[in-house]
Amino acid sequence: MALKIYGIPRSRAFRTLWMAKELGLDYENLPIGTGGTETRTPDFLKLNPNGHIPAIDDDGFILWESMAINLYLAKKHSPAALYPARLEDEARAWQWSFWGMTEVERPVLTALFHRAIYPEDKRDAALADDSERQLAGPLKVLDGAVAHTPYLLGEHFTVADLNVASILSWARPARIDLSAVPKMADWFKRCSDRPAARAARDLQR
Ligand SMILES: N[C@@H](CCC(=O)N[C@@H](CS)C(=O)NCC(=O)O)C(=O)O
Repeated sequence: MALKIYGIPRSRAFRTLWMAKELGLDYENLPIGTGGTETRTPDFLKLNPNGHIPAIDDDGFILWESMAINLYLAKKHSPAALYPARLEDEARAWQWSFWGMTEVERPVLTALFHRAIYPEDKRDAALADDSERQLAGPLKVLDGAVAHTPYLLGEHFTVADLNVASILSWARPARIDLSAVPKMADWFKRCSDRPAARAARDLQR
């Protein structure tokens, strides 16, 4: 049975769709929308009691939380490639995934909402600017991490890059200035130019 990916492409389900494309998986995308209605039906809450997308059903195995889903899919379908072989590299993939969620996601999303998503009269420009300032430190960390290697774990693109780059895919629409972090910007371009990333973005149109 094909993997079921719940969540519209213009949501955090994008991350999982990108991973599915990287892995060449046969999948079905069930376009559960955001807004607190489709994610709160009794049927969907049975899948994810948090009422959040993405969630997956992998032949009866249910999983939610985008980073966990991607780590699981990469380990299952691409061991020693998209998913690192060495224990230490596996731990670094977790490190970068947790880091993206805890250090980057909130400020980049706040900037996005207050610069591009909310109607003009609901936007708080000062809050968006403050969020951009909060991002400066984490973006410098990322810039340093890819200053001497093309990808976070070294020479090859892995789930660590996909997970962090998918969070940062909101940076451009949030108009985050990346001029102070050129290595990070180059790394982001390498990641987002991948055919699988392009294919996942096409689903958002
Ligand atoms: N930490 C979760 C967050 C999931 C999340 O908040 N997803 C949003 C959409 S991007 C959602 O489902 N919101 C509920 C709704 O809008 O109904 C993850 O990364 O999977």
